[in-house]
Amino acid sequence: DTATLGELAEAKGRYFGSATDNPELPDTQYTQILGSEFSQITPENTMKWQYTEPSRGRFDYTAAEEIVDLAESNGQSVRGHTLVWHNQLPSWVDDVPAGELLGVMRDHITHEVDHFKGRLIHWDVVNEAFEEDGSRRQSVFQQKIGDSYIAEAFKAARAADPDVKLYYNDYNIEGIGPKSDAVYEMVKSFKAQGIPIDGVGMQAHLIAGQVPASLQENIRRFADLGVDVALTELDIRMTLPRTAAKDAQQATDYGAVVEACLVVSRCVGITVWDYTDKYSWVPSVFPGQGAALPWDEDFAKKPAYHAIAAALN
Ligand code: G2I
Repeated sequence: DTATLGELAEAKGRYFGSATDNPELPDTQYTQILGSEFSQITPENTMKWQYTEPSRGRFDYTAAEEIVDLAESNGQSVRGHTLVWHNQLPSWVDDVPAGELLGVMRDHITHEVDHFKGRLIHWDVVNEAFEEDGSRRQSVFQQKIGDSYIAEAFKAARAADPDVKLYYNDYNIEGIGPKSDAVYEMVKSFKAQGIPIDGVGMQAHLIAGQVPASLQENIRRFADLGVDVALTELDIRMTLPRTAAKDAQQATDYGAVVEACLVVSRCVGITVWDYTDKYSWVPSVFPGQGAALPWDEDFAKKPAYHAIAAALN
């Protein structure tokens, strides 16, 4: 079977993509697979605020454009990630007086969305705004603007580009629970008020053997609200070292995640958070865990790869 994951997904009306980051692009073995196997790309870091507006009113899209240009040259669509997030935020934003932060947030969104207008399929407008218990994360935006900042962010993004799909994106919202319930209620109220939201990104940073049993039901309840769903940052980590049994469990899990997306027509695509263990974010944040991606660190396809391909078939 020589079809790529991107082609197999395309045949099902979906995309299958990968995140990538600028420091990886000189690795030609890496970019060969990145450019051929996937139909969609997400910049892993360089569309974030610290890169794109490093000081107030000074915008820099050089690094982000390197990735967008590469994706376009390979015929791949691009998801924008991310406009408003508490992390990778330059320190000057923390010092903006409360009365000015809404304007600063709108300016950032307007400038970046306008800059990439016509070149992206989705924007992650707001990222990770909820705590595990469903309460609002006390980010600088929450503290200085208040609950309305999320709706204001979506309105600013829509005003800047009427066509790009606007997503709320978060982790640990793949299964039904307090956090996904809070996002669900927010989307429901946005829809009722006419606040523009097109999709929910479930990041899907998962653990082998622990795919939430309610994943499919949860995707469907969001779709039933009238929004698309994307699995935006999929990886499935394990305790190192790899064994054949752990690889088999991980493969089963990847297959189950792909199938859960395919049964809901509004689940529009899946992105792995980079594709090779060589460049995964996992080991640096979860010491002793890793091997979370479908290709190993030497670019060999793992059982997970074959399970994804089989599920997409
Ligand atoms: O943490 C995993 C992901 C969770 N959801 C949102 C994503 O945006 C997030 O991605 C990760 C990137 O994969 C990492 O590469 O976000 C991290 C930051 O929270 C990224 O890590 C940072 C490192 O912490 C920095 O030391 C490093 O300089 O990447 C930077 C490179 O730009």
